[in-house]
Amino acid sequence: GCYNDPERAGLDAKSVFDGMTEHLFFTLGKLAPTASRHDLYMALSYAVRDRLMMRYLATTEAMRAHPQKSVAYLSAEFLIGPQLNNNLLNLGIQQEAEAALRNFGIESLQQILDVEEEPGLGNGGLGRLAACYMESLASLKIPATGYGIRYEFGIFDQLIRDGWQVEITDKWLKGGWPWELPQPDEACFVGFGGRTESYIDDKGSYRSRWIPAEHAIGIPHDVPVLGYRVNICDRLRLWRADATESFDFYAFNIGDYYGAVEEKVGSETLSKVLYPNDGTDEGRRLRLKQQHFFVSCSLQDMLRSLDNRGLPVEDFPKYWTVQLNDTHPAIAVAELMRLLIDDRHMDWDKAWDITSRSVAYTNHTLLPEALEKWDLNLFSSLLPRHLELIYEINRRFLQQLRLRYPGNDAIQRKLSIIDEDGSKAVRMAHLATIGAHHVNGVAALHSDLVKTDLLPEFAELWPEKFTNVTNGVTPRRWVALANPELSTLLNEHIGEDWISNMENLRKLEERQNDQGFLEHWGNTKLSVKRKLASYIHRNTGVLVDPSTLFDVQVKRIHEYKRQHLNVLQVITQYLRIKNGQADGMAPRTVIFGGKAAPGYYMAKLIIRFINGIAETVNADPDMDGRLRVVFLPDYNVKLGEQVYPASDLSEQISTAGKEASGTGNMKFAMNGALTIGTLDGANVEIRELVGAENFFLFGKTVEEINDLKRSGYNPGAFINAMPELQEALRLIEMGHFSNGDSELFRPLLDNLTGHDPFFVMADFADYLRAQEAVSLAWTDRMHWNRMSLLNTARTGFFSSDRSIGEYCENIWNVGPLNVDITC
Ligand code: 26V
Repeated sequence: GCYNDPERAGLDAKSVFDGMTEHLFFTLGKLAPTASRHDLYMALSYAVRDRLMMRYLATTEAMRAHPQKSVAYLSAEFLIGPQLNNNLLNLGIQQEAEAALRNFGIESLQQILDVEEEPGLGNGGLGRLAACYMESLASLKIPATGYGIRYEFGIFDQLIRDGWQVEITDKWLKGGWPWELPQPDEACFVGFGGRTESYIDDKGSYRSRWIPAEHAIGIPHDVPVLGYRVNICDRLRLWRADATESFDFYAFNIGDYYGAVEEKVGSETLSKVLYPNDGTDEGRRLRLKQQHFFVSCSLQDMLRSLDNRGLPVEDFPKYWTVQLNDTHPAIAVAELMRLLIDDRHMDWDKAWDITSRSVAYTNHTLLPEALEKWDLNLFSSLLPRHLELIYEINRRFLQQLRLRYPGNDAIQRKLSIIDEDGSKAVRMAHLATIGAHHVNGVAALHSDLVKTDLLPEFAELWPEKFTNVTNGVTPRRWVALANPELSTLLNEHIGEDWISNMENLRKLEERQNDQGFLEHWGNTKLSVKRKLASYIHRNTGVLVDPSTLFDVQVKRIHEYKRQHLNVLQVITQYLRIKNGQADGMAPRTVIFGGKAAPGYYMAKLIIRFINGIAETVNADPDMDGRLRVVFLPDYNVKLGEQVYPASDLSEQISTAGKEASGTGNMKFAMNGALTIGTLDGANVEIRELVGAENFFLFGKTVEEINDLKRSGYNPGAFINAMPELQEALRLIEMGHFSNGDSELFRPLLDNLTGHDPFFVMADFADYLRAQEAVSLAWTDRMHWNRMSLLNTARTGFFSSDRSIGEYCENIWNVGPLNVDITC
């Protein structure tokens, strides 16, 4: 069929204007003269959505007519960010949209983009990675569905009051969200609780079946994901939980009105809110329910797609490759087994063959507190049938282990899915590792540590299972959209090809000694910094000088990321200025941003700490022109788009071995910021690619940290060797940054001088040394600009197109789909 409709959905400015006019009138019930900016945002978004439809439907139709393998990316989080500008860019109609808006009296597209509310359906790196990967999948023409949860409330909005974080409910849907298409006719049922029973089937074999105590309905809400200048439009399928009707009616009949309402409230609550804990597993019942809910809906949906196309269920691995984004969807291993065995009456071996050939698992953290473990009682009360299946998976696995390691009971205890030490628990990483055909880490160093530290026995058992795929970020959002100034410069000098082939940025290297070009490079950065300076003034009241070095750390607040190390260094610079010992120090604007998990006391105190230092520093006339400290409230994707392009220095200062990859580090480097960082996560690869001479390295290595641990780390020894650090700690203790309150930051000081679990004191001296090298480098601006240019030129590797290419080739075995939209 022909989906091309230039009359109704043309890509020229006139068509876009007509589409907006139509939606204002018929969809929004507004007349142009009275339309608000939000109305115009909605009208333009609907008009753009119309223009995605042809490609979206043509992709679906191509998959129906010519089935081929498709990626199912299962993730509890998709931090997709604002949609309008991304879709305009990928369609190639930014200018047409701007022209259309002018007819409504709007001078710049930016004014409309500013009113867009972003769906905060993720915590941080893991959720944002999933969004970059969906965009790259579509751009590489790989058929894919991202399966997740349509949280009614995403990650909380952050306010800063008296220096403290305050959390506000994120009501992202309140103004209406034009990018989703609810598909109630494709709803799925999911069970919870109850019991299992055995029965004899019509062939006379013993089987088990699950009689759940309650049900929820999942309603898919589809978000089209268009690739860059291609005809493929993939989709994000987010499940919203609804109450079941049948049970309601039954309850009404027996007169249990309140019981019926309770079940309704209970199941609706399922997709109500995103858990804002990034890195701490609290083992909450509702969270396990959320996980099973979206995983079950998604697998049922995949099976149904085979049925609908008349494809046999045995061919599941031929048509679907299922990627687990961390262990949050790891219940998929048991749920796919249940669907195949209980619903499709398949025997165990066949079902296991299908499951283990379809599923792969990505690990995103080594932090023990983030590794998901479910209390056995909780698990069995919610998913009794799944627990039976997990026991059988485990029994067969342990049998295999016994044959391989005769008489070795210790290894069985260690690798078992069931943790029997203390109160019993289900280890989701073990379930995922046993069920998956590939297990990957997210940066070279991290993938090595997965093999040597996290799952060494599994890696010895199945060496070919373990692999690395270094993370990447999409150059469309993080360069082309976020940094139009740099994009224009790149387009003029090396052509537009870099947007879909980031390795082409290498062509920039030819300009590294071109004075004029380097000046142009520096001026481009400066003009972007002016915009951020204005944002900072509007949102924090602090006036910052765009000609100072913008030194930036934006990411979730966590002790292992060591924002407090950065702050201590700032205090030292402050003291040097006060003491007249700051000759050669670059004038800096030190910028922080990030949310703390609401229950993470130390992280919240770190935010208070940053704001305390900011208040003292910014109020001191001695600091004028030399030092400013800013905490940007409510850091999110939209703010990130303003921050990365405007940064000179990227702070990537986690304790070695703790940051699995980092992806912000890549966004900074691509946009020409230099990195000051430890040998952690993808920093290692960034440094290798940009060259050691274009990277400010400091800090202990993973091995050195381990040695310190083994020999009994004593932070006091490091503090004693550094008078400047002692002075900084003394000032904090005296209440110099807390209006004389000497108690406020005591828990932080006690932590650093006591156990210092993240080796802040051990790395302080070297960090200070590296910061001095930064200051020195800043004095030779042409040299700085050259280093900046080389960072952009050599970080094409970190395009998520490269990462997705590796997944396709090494893990998924999928290829592109060609969609023809010509008539
Ligand atoms: C953990 C948990 C634990 C249970 C409660 C909910 C929850 C939510 C998020 C997480 C964090 C998972 C790990 C994670 O986000 N890792 C980050 O993944 C990024 C993408 O691979 C990577 O760049 C970061 O280094 C890594 O910290």
